[in-house]
Amino acid sequence: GGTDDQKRRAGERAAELVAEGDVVGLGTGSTAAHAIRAIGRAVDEGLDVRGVPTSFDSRALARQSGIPICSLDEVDGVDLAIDGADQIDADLSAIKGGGAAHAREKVVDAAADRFVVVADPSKVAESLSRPVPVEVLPDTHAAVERDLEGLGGAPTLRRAERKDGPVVTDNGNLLLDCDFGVVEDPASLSTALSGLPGVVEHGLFVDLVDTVYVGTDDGVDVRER
Ligand code: DER
Repeated sequence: GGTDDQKRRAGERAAELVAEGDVVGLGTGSTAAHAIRAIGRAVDEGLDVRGVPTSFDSRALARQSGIPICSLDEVDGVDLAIDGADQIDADLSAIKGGGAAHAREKVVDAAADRFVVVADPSKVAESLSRPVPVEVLPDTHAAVERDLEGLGGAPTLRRAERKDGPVVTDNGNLLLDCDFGVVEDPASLSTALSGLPGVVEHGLFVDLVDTVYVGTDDGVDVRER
């Protein structure tokens, strides 16, 4: 991946978009964490905002940063969402879910009037080619694996490192990382994945990202959809 300085530049630039009174979607991962910390500093200086976390970690970091938090059902909408990504293509389609948080991220990010992805250069690609995380109901994973293979994918149940058995998401589900090779048509694959019984959510974010801030060694590259 990229350097922490690159991630910090992207996150801090995105945090500058937060306006007085905003409801802000707080993404998950090391790059979004820089935005959360920067928003916390702005709150310390008097900025009035409410943050909607997207995961256990995002919520914990928001509390630690002093950002008032609320859940999505307590607000009338989200003004701005800031989140990371695992890969982003030339059309601003993205693969997310490296941190296993993509189900709640997608709800919050899609609800936002403006969705800004913060990334380092290692996330940018001409076309999406990383495995697509697919969150599934626990006892359906074998059936969904067969369906994913039928779509030309190669699914792998995501194993945990510090416990026996698979990764379990904040929602109590399992994750299949499904390799489809180069994803030439993200919209079609997204629709197909969403239609599979047992799939809770997948990590293809199509027609959702409005702006990408790519932190570089000497600044931030901005891409608008
Ligand atoms: O899980 C996600 O979608 C996160 O955004 C994540 O994958 C990005 O993490 P990073 O900013 O630490 O690379």
